[in-house]
Amino acid sequence: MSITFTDQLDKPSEITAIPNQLLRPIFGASYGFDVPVSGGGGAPAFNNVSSISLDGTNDSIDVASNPNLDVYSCSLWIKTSTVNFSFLLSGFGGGTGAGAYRNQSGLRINGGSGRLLEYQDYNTGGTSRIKAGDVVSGDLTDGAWHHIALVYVPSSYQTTTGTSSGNGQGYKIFLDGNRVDTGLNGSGFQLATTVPEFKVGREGDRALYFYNGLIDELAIFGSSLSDANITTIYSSGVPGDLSSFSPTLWWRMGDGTEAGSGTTIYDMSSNSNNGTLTNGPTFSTDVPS
Ligand SMILES: [Ca+2]
Ligand SMILES: [Ca+2]
Repeated sequence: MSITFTDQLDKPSEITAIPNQLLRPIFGASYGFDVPVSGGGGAPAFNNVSSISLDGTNDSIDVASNPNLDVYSCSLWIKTSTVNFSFLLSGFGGGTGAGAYRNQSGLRINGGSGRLLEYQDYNTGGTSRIKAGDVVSGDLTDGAWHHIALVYVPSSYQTTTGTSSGNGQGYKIFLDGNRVDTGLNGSGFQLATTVPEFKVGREGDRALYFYNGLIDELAIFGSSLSDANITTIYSSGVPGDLSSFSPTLWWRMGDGTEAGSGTTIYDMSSNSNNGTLTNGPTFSTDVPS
């Protein structure tokens, strides 16, 4: 019997479930009913009522110091009707020799020439881009909420159209649960790491390419999530509790410890990489639903 008990403790899934077990009674109490601890058809209560609005002029969410995270996966929601070349996230440098250019790596939209959604990797080999070629004009700027995810592939990476990268590494790009990475420009992809200029809503090291729209439930993960995981997270357009995926950074954009006020977006992971609302982003009650 003691052997069975040890095996249970050794399972990562059992360990990562602990925070949920602790949170559920709190949620249950706040809603005035008992929440099942596990199984029984009772999903844990999860509330999403707040996002962040960025003005496209000078708003961003910044970190005070290097989050120092390996970006194996990333997930976020956006809503915009502005067709501007802009960075959703920056500061995803993956190399060691590109200096400040690493701060310009990231996820961006409306780059033109079919690059409406792309991941840019500014590394030792220069600029490498993975673009979502199936995304057409209007898909991202239709004023509706969309889910975007990136997932690092360490070897044998191919786009959905079968193009291989030079070193076998790359990132899958998902839009609303579907893989959409179709085009490569450059070949020197690497695992991205966050750098000191990690920012949401603008390019990292220059006051350029500000995003105009809403953003919600931004998370980074220390593992390459499966396609099925992304489907679960997309959840037909309704954000859910990400704790079971063990995010290494999770900004709830008003639903976290900040509770819809102040200028700090608290990291709901255990890493305390909080964000600072810079130049006037505001909380919004417009959320994916
Ligand atoms: Ca939220
Ligand atoms: Ca502003």
